[in-house]
Amino acid sequence: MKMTFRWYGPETDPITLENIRQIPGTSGIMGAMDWIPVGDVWPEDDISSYVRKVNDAGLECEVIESVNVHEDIKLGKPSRDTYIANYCKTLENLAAHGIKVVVYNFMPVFDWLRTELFHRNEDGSTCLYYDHEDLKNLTPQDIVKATLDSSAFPLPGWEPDRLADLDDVMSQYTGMTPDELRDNYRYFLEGIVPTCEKVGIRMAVHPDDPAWDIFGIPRVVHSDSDLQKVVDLVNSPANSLCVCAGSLGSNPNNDVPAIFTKYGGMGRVAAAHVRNVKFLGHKKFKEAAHLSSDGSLDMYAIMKAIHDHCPDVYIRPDHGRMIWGEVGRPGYPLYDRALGITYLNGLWEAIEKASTH
Ligand SMILES: [Mn+2]
Repeated sequence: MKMTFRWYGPETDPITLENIRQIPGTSGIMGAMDWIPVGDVWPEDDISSYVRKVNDAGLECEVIESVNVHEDIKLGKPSRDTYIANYCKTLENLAAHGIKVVVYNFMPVFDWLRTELFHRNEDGSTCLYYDHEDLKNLTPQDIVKATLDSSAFPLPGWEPDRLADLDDVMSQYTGMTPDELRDNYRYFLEGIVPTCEKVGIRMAVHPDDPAWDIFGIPRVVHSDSDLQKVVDLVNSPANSLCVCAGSLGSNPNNDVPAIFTKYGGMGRVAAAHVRNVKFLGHKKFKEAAHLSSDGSLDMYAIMKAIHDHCPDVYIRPDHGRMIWGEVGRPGYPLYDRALGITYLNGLWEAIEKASTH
């Protein structure tokens, strides 16, 4: 297991590489270069200077999260071939600078979605929160505006230019079935996996967050049967998963430790996001601290499944609460994620020692 920390780069992340280096037991980052427009080839110069910065700080840069998939690929438009060729070139450029895993998602239009970014907890901390009932009273335009307005920092997956043509993009998905979306997904994977195999990169798809459909748009990566269909689309270790405990765990029907056990055992888990959620009702949850007792997931069982079935995976803590007066990107604070790392590393040490005695 390699413990990593998501970092957005020197321009927009208030957290420094030195901050990350000082978190005990953290070997590297999951890096982002969100300034590059979706669909463009990532320039080698940008990649090399980014990787050098990370390495100079004493950290590894072996995972990128994310290289976003252009909407035309998900929609199956004729222009997808150009975007897939660009994606392959980006993968070649990343591999040339030591990248081994690329996390991405295949969610149409919306990436992760919450109805509150600063939900106040009893202890005064704030967290991300979702209530499907609240969402029913909002239009897609409302939620985009509310999300963009409530963060002073750019949010991953919520790039304003990508959402500028929201009505138009959403209308193009009208009537698309999950199987049709999956066909477009297969086309994408068949286009990129040969390049992945050639350059030694493993793709790791992040599940839909939350783990159900939103605004009637199809989503195809949020259950065990979905994940099985994804790994079956192209049978290669290059077509792997980023199992996100919190995203899949937002739906209590998903058995997260069992998912790690199953797909880890198949050699198809390349990355893991490990965090906790607290169920508050049907399609209603908040993001808890990482500790098992603070939420609804058994974090010991999750770490044990990783330890036993995919021990070489890249892990990171996922979203954290805002605590101790920290100001930053909602979900991506320093303090609570650092606490998460320390807790997960503690679980790992205990599991490791118990298994070898
Ligand atoms: Mn995640």
